[in-house]
Amino acid sequence: MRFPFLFATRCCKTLRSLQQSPFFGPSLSKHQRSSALIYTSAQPCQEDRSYYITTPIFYVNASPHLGHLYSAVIADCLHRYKLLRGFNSKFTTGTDEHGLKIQQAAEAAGKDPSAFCADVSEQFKRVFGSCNISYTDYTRTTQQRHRRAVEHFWSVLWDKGLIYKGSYEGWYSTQDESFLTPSQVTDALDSSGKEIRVSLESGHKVEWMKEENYMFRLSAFRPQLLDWLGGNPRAVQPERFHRAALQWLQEDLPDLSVSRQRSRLQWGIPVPGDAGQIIYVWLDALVNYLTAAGYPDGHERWWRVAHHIVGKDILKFHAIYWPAFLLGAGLPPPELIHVHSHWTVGGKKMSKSLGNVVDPLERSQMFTTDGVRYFLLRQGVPDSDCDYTDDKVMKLLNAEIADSLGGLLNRCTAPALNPAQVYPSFCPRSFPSEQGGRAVAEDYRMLDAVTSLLPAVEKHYESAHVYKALEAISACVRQTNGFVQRHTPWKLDRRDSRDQRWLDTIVHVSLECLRIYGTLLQPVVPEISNKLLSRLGVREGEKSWAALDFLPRHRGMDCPFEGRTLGPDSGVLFNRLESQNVDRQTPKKSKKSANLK
Ligand code: ME8
Repeated sequence: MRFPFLFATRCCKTLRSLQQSPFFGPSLSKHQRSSALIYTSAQPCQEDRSYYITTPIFYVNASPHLGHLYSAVIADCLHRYKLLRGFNSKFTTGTDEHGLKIQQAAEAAGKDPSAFCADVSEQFKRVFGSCNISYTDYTRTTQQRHRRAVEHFWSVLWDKGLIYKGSYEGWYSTQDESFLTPSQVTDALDSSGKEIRVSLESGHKVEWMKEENYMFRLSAFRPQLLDWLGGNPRAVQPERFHRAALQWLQEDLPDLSVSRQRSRLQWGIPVPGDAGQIIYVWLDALVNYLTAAGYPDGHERWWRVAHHIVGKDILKFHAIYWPAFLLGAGLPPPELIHVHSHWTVGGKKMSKSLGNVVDPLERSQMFTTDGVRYFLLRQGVPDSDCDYTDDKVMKLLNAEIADSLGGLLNRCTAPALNPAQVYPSFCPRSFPSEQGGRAVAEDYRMLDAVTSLLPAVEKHYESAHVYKALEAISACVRQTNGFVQRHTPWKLDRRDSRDQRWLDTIVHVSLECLRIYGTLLQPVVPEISNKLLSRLGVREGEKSWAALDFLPRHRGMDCPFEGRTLGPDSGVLFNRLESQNVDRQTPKKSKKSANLK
């Protein structure tokens, strides 16, 4: 079975008319035709500007940590970016509240599972709220609407004969809520020196289990999954994770147990028609993406454009099991899965069991919300793990936000250089479109760099390489600082009209650069950007992507900001962080500190 519908549903009228046009006929090479396709899908047509972004839903067995916030900040950034581009964007997150792991955690806390879940779910909401995570939906798997969606999804798979009653015998990791084949486990010693078996991938303890339960015909989906992944090289990004997913398809792909006996697991959604079995927590959890899209009714609009943000630890669930479930249920796989690597502390993945978690609320108090957001997105590289220290955060924020960006704004808006407190005029004779005025070759190179920054940042946001966008912006901010430094406008003689015009031009160009940086940075640091743009006198309707017209005066066009009074807030953009003010806390050690990996 092939999946032309995957393309058909995602393409718009423009593409259809392109295909019918004589220019899109056999005279085009295969390469040209596929470029046309890619181009069209990257430029959604007016009637279809929908975007759907999700984070994983987080287990409520422990409090939120910086790793969870990282996934949420990436999704929030992409959501805000799409809104700025005029998309109708839906952004969902939430909590994963069923399963053995949660059942045991509630027991250990001596709490009723629903009260326990409500409590920790609220903690996630608080963290996301205080870190400006602007989700539009929040799914808790204990919600009635979710239960309805899961039951419906199960019934569709059942009716199609894709679920059958069988028996499972093998390894199970409660920490990962995952079934493992013998080749995925290894011997290890626990903290008391006892021999145990652990998952090779996560290092978590596994146990042998043998149960009657329901099985999903995963093995039957190998060809379709190969087709989907093979035909969509960008479906899983970055590429190394796409390769990893393809590699799994070369290995053993046994049918998957999708329920547990009620005698072992009570905390979950019962199998429709068989109350003695509880639906496997991963099948339950994955359906949350459909729940938030409205499933079983009216989900198509969002489902066509679903993008998942996931950590590399849950790639297999998202790139193999989930697409197989979806294909089984007659739905297309997600359009894109953005995978990110992990934050480590002292070289180890941040996790409660290792006792090295970093508290996001504590850090946002120390470094501000935008400070933490900027650090995570500037330093977090999807391809590889990144080690967290408070020192790195402080140095980065001081260098790039306080000194470089804040310093530039301060220089160009301070009364010494800008006594009239306006967006001054640009003088084409001082900075002509061709050389000949007072601007030098490096200044023209700076303008070129800022002009090409726009498509570069757009490309990086589109591919969720936010760190590359920030790297590029930061390099341009440095160049603009260099421009101001080079011309030492504070040394110009205001009484000389030529000097005055050149001074105004230097400030005008610098403010134009700052306006571009402030606009491009909005998805990452909304508060800082807002402060910056307000100081420049930029109004609400002028902060969108459509307003990104850099230095129109240099092209002989009008600039709507020229002559405008600056905003009144002349405060510091971002206060430098001093080490004595940064209460450097070492992560607390938990009692459960057995490091099995
Ligand atoms: O796996 N660095 O939930 P979870 C970066 N409920 N990101 C990290 C991280 C770290 N150190 N630690 C966690 C589950 N994350 C399931 C998901 S989805 C249908 C069900 C992030 O609470 C990362 O996104 O263990 C990872 O995939 C996710 O949190 C796992 O969260």
